[in-house]
Amino acid sequence: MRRQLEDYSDEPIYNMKAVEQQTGISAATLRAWERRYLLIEPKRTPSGYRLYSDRDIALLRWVRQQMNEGLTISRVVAMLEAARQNGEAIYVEPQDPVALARQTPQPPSDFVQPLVQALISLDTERADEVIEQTFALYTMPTVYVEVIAPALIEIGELWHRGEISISIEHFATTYLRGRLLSLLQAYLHRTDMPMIIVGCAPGERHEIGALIFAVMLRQQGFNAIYLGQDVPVDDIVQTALQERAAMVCLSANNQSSALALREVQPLLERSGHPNPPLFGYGGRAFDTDPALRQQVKGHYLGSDPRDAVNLIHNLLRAQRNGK
Ligand code: B12
Repeated sequence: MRRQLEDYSDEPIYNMKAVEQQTGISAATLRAWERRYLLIEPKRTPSGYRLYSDRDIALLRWVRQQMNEGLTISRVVAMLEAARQNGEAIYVEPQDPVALARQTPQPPSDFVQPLVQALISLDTERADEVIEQTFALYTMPTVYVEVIAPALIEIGELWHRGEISISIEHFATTYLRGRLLSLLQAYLHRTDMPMIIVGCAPGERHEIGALIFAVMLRQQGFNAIYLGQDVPVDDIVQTALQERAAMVCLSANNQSSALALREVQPLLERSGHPNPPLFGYGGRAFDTDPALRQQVKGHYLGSDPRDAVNLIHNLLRAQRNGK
């Protein structure tokens, strides 16, 4: 039997963990929706922890149901506001305990194929929708690493197998590159924070990995400066020294661009600068051929940009403490 939202109790009794379990929506997403859309205003315990009611949970299940049918979170919020203004009731089925026991949060990988399909159909509107939906459900780093990067790789493989044209592959890369660049510019330029220069090794034109990394650094508050593809080594070292950057991070996808990075650390050491920037590197070349890491001095930052950001926090902290 369907029940109106108002039929559910508004007594605040559930903590965040219980809400996650009952709705399949993660705590990070709940907080983001609360902040961005004022979707729910949970009560608080005396020590500040959020407490939710059956009505809050029913509303969240309704929101999730609309999103499963393909609506974006902003569209669902607009529908909710319209219904409230017009005095229309929202109906929510009571929770089925068996379905509840089986419910697992939707993994980010579920969005890779819809994004790939939208891009290979040149449907930017649908691609925007899929991306907006993932940003509503997961943290930004998760979206970059678990949705955007695999979608690009999948598109590349389709092209490699001759299943899509080079024009479609270029379109997809250009679209995602554009989205990442606008995200990068959307973050405040924190000139008071350590500068980290990010770019691609000499000869390297694969830049999406480096761009994702730069966006994540900006999101973490670093003053990340993104230089783009194919940057000459002596030039980047010069710029980093002049600008007193805390760190230089370069990306290499193929063996020859990876080997070009052997020069960076010696150049920094020979500069005679009392406090030269740290040098870190990453990218597909080093992930697939670990022997390259022995040849390039500096810090290999790992294959996952999320771990790399944490590592950088630690490296800069250790440097500040003179270790
Ligand atoms: C898009 C693309 C291009 C575009 C790039 C456009 C752009 N503006 O970036 C263009 C058309 C320019 C291109 C050119 C070429 N490409 Co291409 N390309 C791709 C494709 C389809 C996607 C690459 C991508 O963006 N992936 C998504 C990103 C996010 O993944 P990623 O780069 O691996 O990065 C992840 C990690 O490595 C890490 N990471 C990356 N950088 C860094 C840096 C740091 C500091 C850290 C911490 C982490 C990190 O984070 C990312 C997220 O997990 C791949 C297919 C594939 N399977 O990857 C082929 C691919 C990489 N290309 C390939 C080839 C061969 C080429 C060309 C040589 C083709 C040619 N004959 O001209 C040229 C080389 C150009 C050059 N000099 O660099 C091969 C590479 C094979 C190899 N082992 O070397 C691939 C694998 C295709 C294939 N199956 O053969 N390519």
